[in-house]
Amino acid sequence: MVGTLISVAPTGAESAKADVPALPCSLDELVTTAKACQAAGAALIHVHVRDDDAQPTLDLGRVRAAVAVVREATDLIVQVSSGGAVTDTYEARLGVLDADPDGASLTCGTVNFGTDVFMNPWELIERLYLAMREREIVPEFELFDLGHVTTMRRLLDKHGAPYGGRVHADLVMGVPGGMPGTLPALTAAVQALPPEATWSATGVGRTTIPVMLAALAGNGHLRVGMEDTLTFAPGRPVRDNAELVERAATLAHLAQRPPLTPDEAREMLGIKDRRTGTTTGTGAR
Ligand code: KMH
Ligand code: ZN
Repeated sequence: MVGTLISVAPTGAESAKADVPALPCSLDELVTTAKACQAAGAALIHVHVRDDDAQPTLDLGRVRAAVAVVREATDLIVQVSSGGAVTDTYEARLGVLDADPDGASLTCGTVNFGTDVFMNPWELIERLYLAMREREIVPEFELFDLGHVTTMRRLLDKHGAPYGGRVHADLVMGVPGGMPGTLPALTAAVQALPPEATWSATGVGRTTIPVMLAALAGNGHLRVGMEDTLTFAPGRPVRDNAELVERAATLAHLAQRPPLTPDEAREMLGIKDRRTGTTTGTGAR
């Protein structure tokens, strides 16, 4: 792999707009962020939608609108979150798959999430996986803990390859309750992945930079964004998502694995190009 996929997760479901005014919540803010992040080197955007009061929502009309405006304004791969917020129902989480995204996140196990619990029982994981394949949506396996790798492999063994034929996992590290954002944890998770899988990693909070450096050193890809990181450096809040993408792109260039373009990333991930209706990956089914 010669390039680096940089994904941006600009919003998330956890931070309040009142606490973090720079968080993109409206459609206009989302589009502005998406354009700036593409210009800075991102190829994929992981979308959580907010309502008019900046509260997280899985309302299908709003998610559809968000997917459509980002697709119209950028070339980014549009991945919706099927994780939502810890308070969302399973049916609402399944419902976002009808918003015509290119990809969707798929968390492979329940995990403590600070004082909350992010529920992902096996039956929900299977339903999300099969619904994604039916809709030609490429999953990104979100792995918050080492056991989630086991569950991902069990899913692939039982149900076969995802749409597009590629397996891409994202290690979400440093969540209070999940695996720590450390080199030994990252190494253990990567070693447990199927050998053909590609992977990215993100470290929340102060694990952001060590995880990013470890991922580059391990031939992995990068996810950054204000869903995971609100502090750019000690005492210095993140100005906007683009500066997190810029920093990741600079490191990727230094590592001599420059950022992949959106079309190169589509090819790597086996994404159907909904702008043209074609799938460039060789493993499409
Ligand atoms: N907001 C978290 C509870 C995902 O997007 O798929 C879940 C999450 C994972 O962010
Ligand atoms: Zn998310």
